[in-house]
Amino acid sequence: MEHLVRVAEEVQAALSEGRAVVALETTLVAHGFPAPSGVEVGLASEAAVRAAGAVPATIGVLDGRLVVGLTEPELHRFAPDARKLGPRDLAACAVQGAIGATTVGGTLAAAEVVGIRFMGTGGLGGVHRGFPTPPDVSADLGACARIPALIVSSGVKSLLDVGSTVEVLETLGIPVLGYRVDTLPLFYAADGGPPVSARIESPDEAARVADAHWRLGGNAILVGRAPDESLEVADLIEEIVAEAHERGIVGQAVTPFVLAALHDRSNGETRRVNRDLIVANAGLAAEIAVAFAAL
Ligand code: PSU
Ligand code: MN
Repeated sequence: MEHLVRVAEEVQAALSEGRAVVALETTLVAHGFPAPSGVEVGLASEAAVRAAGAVPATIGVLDGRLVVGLTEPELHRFAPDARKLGPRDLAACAVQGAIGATTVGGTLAAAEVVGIRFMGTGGLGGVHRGFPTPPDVSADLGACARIPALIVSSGVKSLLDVGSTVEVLETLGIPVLGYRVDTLPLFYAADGGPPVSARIESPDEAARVADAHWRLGGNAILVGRAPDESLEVADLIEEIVAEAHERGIVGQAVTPFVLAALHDRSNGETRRVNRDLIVANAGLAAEIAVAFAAL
């Protein structure tokens, strides 16, 4: 395996000792923010994980290997021309020696290989608006269906069809827990989302639900944490998604296009809220991982 996967020493030590580790993705570093601000978001997320007492493991494909626990200089190599890697893309990227930024799904697939159970991100991928034209459903959902891990996010990215995504999450047996909220946060906006499957009040409660869910044979669990500052950008999203459609932007290019246009047209407001919620979600994932390690 060693020629294919490199685990940072600190991450390996924590895993072998049963200490808390939180996986972080690189898609948002390379494609979620205009360069070079993605690197700042990644480093701030790592700092939030550490502040909560856990070890961060930022994941990506580099120099022919899947790397679990990227160093800071390595993180700088995740530029916009990096490949975007869902679970299906890890192998080809490693074999071909390309640089690959992992999505939530790609990160979960890597986390499973090394035994990491917790991750933090901004918003989960899901069913794109207009389904079935195009029939675009994020591979994040497929990964959640088969991998036992807890993901903290501010819900599903609201540029998607959130209602349909939540229906699919139910179909796949994925609990949608609200962290001190009754409805799933809508990414930039705190309120107005669909009801969660259960509300939890503390990291300890989240950890105990995760433990029970995994003992009962379940796989992924989504924990929705509301953004601290809520932005109302539903109309802007609608406009930009329609524009992407008209311009024939499809597949993996849709999400980065919409996020970038939103950042531009909100004068950076969505970028700020997106950044802050990603960092806070990483911190909460770490608090839950620490509580889990103490069970
Ligand atoms: N959340 C963010 N910014 C992002 C993403 C999530 O705040 O850039 C990324 C994640 O990596 C997620 C991906 O897995 O978008 C989903 O892309 P797609 O819809 O193409 O599957
Ligand atoms: Mn897609």
